[in-house]
This record gives sequence, structure tokens and C-alpha cells, in this order.
Amino acid sequence: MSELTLITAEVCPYAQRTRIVLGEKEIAHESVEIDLDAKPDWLMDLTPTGRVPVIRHGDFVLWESAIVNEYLDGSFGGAPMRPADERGLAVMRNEIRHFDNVWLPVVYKMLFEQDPVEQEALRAKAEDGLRFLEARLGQIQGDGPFWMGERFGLVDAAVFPFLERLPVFEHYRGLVLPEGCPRLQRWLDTVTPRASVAATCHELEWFIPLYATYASGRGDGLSAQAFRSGAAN
Ligand SMILES: N[C@@H](CCC(=O)N[C@@H](CS)C(=O)NCC(=O)O)C(=O)O
Repeated sequence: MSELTLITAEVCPYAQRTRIVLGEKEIAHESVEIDLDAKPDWLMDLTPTGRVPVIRHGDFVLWESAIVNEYLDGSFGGAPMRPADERGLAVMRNEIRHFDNVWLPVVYKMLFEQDPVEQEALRAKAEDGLRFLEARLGQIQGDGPFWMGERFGLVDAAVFPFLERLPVFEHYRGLVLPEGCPRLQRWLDTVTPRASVAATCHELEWFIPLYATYASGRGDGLSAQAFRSGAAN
């Protein structure tokens, strides 16, 4: 039995972040897949959040994808996925925090929203958010091609699962990468085929039925409740 266990759900983009890091660093582990619509009682014994991903490393238990991923990066070998300097680390954390707390709530509220006028306002706001990310890349990426420069890192792993879902957001609400975002486009083109990332990807057809509940404004899980109200997860 592996010393490291990931509690995960294939559909979960936050758990996907951790699967990318595990793949990137080739960390041996076992995965326990749970059904988010019928969560096992033992999940609440592991994490007060009731959310995946969770890791168990020996007798150490940790949750929250950004924190889990920093722990994995620091605890296992392989190329570091965090900047070595304090400023770089601070920027990395800010990028993920901004993405999670500012862009994602808008996009998921847009999905849950049933009023077409509100949907359009949220779509426009999400599109502005993508333009902001493009400008941000211009400030911190240098020559790239990754989010923070020449190395694939934790921001790449954190952002990718949600931008992989852009075609889902387009399918349900018409959100696309706006014109004039060459850095984001190049980033997507570079990151998507990377082995650790591609191993976690799905086709649009796989996502569409899974997002139908959100897009029809339903869903009563913890994530649905948070996103429906415009909060972060
Ligand atoms: N901030 C958390 C969010 C994790 C999260 O929301 N996971 C969702 C699945 S994508 C979950 O487990 N939701 C439980 C539920 O909806 O009941 C993280 O980054 O790990």
C-alpha cells in the first residue's frame, strides 16, 4: 500500500490540480475516487471542508488544493514547481488566490444564473477577467511560455483545469477567450499537450452532461451552494 493517498473525484478541477502535480513530479500514490453526489461519511472525518482533494501522507492529512500542492512540491523530489525566492512565492500565491476568489466565482455564477440578462452581464465580466489575466501575464510571464516564466509551476497546475473547461462555458453561456489574448492562447497551446496535464484531460462531450445540473441552476452540494451565491469554493 502506497504511503501517499489522494482522495479525489474525476470531475473535480481542484483535485485535477493535484493530479497534475502528482503526474508532473511522478509521485507514487494511490487514488481513492469518491462520488461527490454521495460523499462517504469518512470524508468529514478527514477534512472539515467536506471537499476534495485531500491527501493522506502517512498519518498526515491535508486539504485545499493550493496548499496540498505546495506540500507535495516541497516534500517530494523532481523539478521544483514553486519559485525559489520570496517574491516569486508571494506572486505565485497571489495569482492562485486571485484566480480562485475573483475569476472563478464570476464564471460559476454565470453558469448557475438563469436570467439571460444577468447571464450576459456575468459573461462580459468573465471575459473582462480573461483580459485582466492576459495583462497579468504580460507583467509577470517574461518570455514565458508558462504562467511565471520558463518553468511549468504551481500556477499552471492551478489555472489549467478551469481554462480546460472554457469550451464548456462556451457551450452553456457563450464565454470564449476574447480576441487579443495571445499570451493566454500560447499558454493554453503549450500547457494542454504536456504529459502531466494531458493525462488529466477530457473531451467536451464528457463535460457537457456533468455540467448540465449547474447550467440549469440546480445542484445542492457544497460547491453548488457556494458558486450559486457567487462565493469562492
Ligand atoms: N478550495 C478548495 C475547493 C475544493 C472543492 O470545492 N472541491 C469540490 C469538488 S470540485 C468538492 O469537493 N465539493 C464538495 C461538495 O460539493 O459537496 C480547494 O482548492 O481544494
